[in-house]
Amino acid sequence: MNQTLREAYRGFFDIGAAVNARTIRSAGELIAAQYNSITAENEMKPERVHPEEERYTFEEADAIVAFARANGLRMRGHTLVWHNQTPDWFFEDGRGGKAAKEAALARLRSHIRTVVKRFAGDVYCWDVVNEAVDDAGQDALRATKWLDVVGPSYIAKAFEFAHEADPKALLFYNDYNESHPAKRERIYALVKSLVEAGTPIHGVGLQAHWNLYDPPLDDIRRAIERYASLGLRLHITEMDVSMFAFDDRRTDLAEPTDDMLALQEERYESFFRVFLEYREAIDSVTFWGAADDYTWLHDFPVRGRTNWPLLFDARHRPKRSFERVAALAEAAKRGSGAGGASR
Ligand code: HAH
Repeated sequence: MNQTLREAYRGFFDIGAAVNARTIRSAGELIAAQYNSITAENEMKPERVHPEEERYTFEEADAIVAFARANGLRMRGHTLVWHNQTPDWFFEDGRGGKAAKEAALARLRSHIRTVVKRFAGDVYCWDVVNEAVDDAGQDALRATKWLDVVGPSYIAKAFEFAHEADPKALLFYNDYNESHPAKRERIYALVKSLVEAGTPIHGVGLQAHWNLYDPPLDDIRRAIERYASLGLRLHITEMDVSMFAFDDRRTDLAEPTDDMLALQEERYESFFRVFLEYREAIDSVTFWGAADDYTWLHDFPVRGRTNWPLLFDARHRPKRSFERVAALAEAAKRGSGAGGASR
């Protein structure tokens, strides 16, 4: 393959892929050739690195860091605080009851300190808090064990603990449905309150789990503008473009249809056109996988369904979507293609 994403976008964005302990082997060559940044899909999450209070398990995370080093890739860290994939011991008092606030905060600090210090120098930025904002309803914050045990201050505390552990690391708030107008405003309000309180936060991660039909480009533009107005850096952290609308339950396809592939090309090109329009605010675009043979969207959220959300097919060949995305960057370099056209 002569053209690569990382070269096409050099000077614009880092181009990242989520990897795991298996895909650094099964797609290692593709990842090292096409991307210049990686994120561990699961291997740095609390349940993986800290299953019990007195026991850390870093083998798989270390293997991914070694892969990044061997191939000269940057690493985003994901994730220090989340409501999911976090062991219950953080929140319990060991006698069947709820942990005291101070005990839970001490554990949070110790967890963040240990994990961030271990990877300092390898991981240049962290998704410090993932998905703390509610999807719908009145409440701004998602009802989680962190909120229940510590209260809303757990968010600012997490950023302070991460900053104290590695003052050089760039610290992000990361969320999905980030372009949905109502949730966008809740995320904006949360992040604004952190900035105004002097919390060490440097960026907003837009997960960008999108699909062929949603979100509309104008919602994406408004989300980017709103978050960028806080003076923070933006990363696209977990991009994929599902072939299925949110409420589509079909499970009959063994291959994507031609119509799906054509629409996916259009969407990918439009999304990257928007990213290039806002390149002054965006530093990094990471896909939540490397190629269509492995994606978290196989079997999720619909069991028995295959999906094809990435730029490389199941045999690691570039899709037409890849050509369109790469061509856009070349055009932007020549000063003709970025911005304008789809406004
Ligand atoms: C993301 N959540 C998480 O940030 C990432 O860690 C995980 O590997 C995959 C997706 C998005 C999400 C979800 O987990 C459940 C429902 C909706 C969205």
